[in-house]
Amino acid sequence: MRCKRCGRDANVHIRAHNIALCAEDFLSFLERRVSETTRKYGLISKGQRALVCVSGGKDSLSLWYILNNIGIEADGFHIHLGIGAYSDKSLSKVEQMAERLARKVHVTFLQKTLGQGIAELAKRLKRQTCSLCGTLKRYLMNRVAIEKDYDVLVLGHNLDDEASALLGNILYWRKEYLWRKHISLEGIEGHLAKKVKPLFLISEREMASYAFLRGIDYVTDECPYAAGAKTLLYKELLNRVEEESPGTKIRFVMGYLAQAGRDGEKRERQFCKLCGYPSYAERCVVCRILERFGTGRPVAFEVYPRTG
Ligand code: Q46
Ligand code: ZN
Repeated sequence: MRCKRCGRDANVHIRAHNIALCAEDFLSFLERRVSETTRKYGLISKGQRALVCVSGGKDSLSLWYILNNIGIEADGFHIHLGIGAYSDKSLSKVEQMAERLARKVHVTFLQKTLGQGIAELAKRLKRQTCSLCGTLKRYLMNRVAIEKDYDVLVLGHNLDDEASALLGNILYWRKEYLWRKHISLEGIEGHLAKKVKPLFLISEREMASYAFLRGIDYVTDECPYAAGAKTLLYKELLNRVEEESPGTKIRFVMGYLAQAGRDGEKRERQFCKLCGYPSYAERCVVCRILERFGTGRPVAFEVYPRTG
């Protein structure tokens, strides 16, 4: 197969777009799509301070690289979840990318803040690990953005993540979550940072090809708690449909965006008395966890690379 742009041997065939490209043209094709999506949906405006949430996986690290490569200067934010070697490896990949980009990354360690890793904490709180992890991640990323004065939080969710979450929400008619998956969620001054997802329309496979061809070194192991998650099943199902009918996933999420309007999420207008995070109760759930398990120190965001 030949590259549609230059006629050289093609390295990547994107069935959903019915296009084959060589490595070089694929990299610029994908970066251009991120750039166009960012502009079309007003995700990050000129001069805004952007903070990318980086897990150490291919999507978030590639996104961080792409943004800086298309002229959007962005720093990183990483949470060390205290999941043994998996968390240490993730941090080292993130730090490596920070050095490559010459950008800083803010890092918070659950063990330092709460005296234990995510699994132990979930056990003591009698909560599911991933549900607690999601709560803490959303809280901490918001808190660092507000405290460090970033205008927009950038998330690395790709097309497959969004399509599978959407399918799950429709299958069970979880109306309270259904319209909260928009590509851009506005913030509330002083309380909630704006959140955007520039990879919303780019598939997992395309991101894997991008990371490989760009030589991005990422954690390949899955988080040990991801196994058995329903979203993995939905991804598999959607991949089977996509195989038979290329372009289904992108049409599915584009249709959703068309229905969802500018910002589908209804925001709470009450805030935690202690930290200002949206909360129906006087103290938000994380402030209550911090009070019970916190080490007595405020949540610390350390800056890496340490020599930077
Ligand atoms: S990191 Fe956290 Fe995921 Fe691991 S504990 Fe679950 S939610 S699986 S994206
Ligand atoms: Zn609070």
